[in-house]
Amino acid sequence: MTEVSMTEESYPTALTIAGSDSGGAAGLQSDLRTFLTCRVHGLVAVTAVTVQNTLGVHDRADLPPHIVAGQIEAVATDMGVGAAKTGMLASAEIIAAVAEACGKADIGRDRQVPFVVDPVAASMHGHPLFDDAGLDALRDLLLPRATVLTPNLDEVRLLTGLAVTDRELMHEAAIALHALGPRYVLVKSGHLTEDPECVDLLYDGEKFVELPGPRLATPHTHGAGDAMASALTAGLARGMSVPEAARFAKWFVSNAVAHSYPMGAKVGPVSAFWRLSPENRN
Ligand code: PXL
Repeated sequence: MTEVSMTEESYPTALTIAGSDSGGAAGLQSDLRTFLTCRVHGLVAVTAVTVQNTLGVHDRADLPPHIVAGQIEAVATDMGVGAAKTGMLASAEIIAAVAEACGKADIGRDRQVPFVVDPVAASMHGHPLFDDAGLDALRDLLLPRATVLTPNLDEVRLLTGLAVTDRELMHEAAIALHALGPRYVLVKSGHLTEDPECVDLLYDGEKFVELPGPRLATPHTHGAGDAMASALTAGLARGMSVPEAARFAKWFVSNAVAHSYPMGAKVGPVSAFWRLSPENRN
């Protein structure tokens, strides 16, 4: 028998509460890849299975809410959760179950475990990932529990009614979103396609921090939002402050988009492979 290293070294953990993307670009597959390359052990509470490729979401099956809650409870009570994030939540019933299970597991703002709420409302092809009841449940039950809320500009409009068309309006949106309860808001600027840069905005209710980055000319951006939210979550699991983790996530997603690749007939995925080269393995 070969001896194994007897060091008791372990890894921080991060939990993703998310849907499966059969194309492997977004959803829990993307989150687990990001966690791994950030040296964080990934835990998963699956919410739904999507039948998906680069042409769209063709079908889906949502899991029973008690199975979603059960996964959160199972990992929290045994393995411990260093930080958690949400992706596709599928329905108001699942959101209610997630809110309750997170409360029991001490996940949320002002609780022990930082909680990133990525308010994923539609797939990149425009297929809704929850309906109006889901939106209300997200606003009422999860936003007040979020340590960081990470909307893109479509999600800003759904949550606040504000149509953001420039950087100045991003400030107004951040203030409106902060009033809905999260500790921090990180408004993503990816959809401001006319802007030559991609400057995201972090707001804590008092001050704004700009997160600058390049606007990269690639059609392959599937999973960019998930990569940003999961890198932020991994940073928090590793003990970073929210502003530090937000800067780390911006660096991570800029590289992920810069190294994106074609796959299938339409929009290809952002990359995690760049993190495997030795100079990027910090
Ligand atoms: O990128 C958001 C997202 C999250 N989760 C699942 C998805 C998508 C987008 O397509 O399919 C399962």
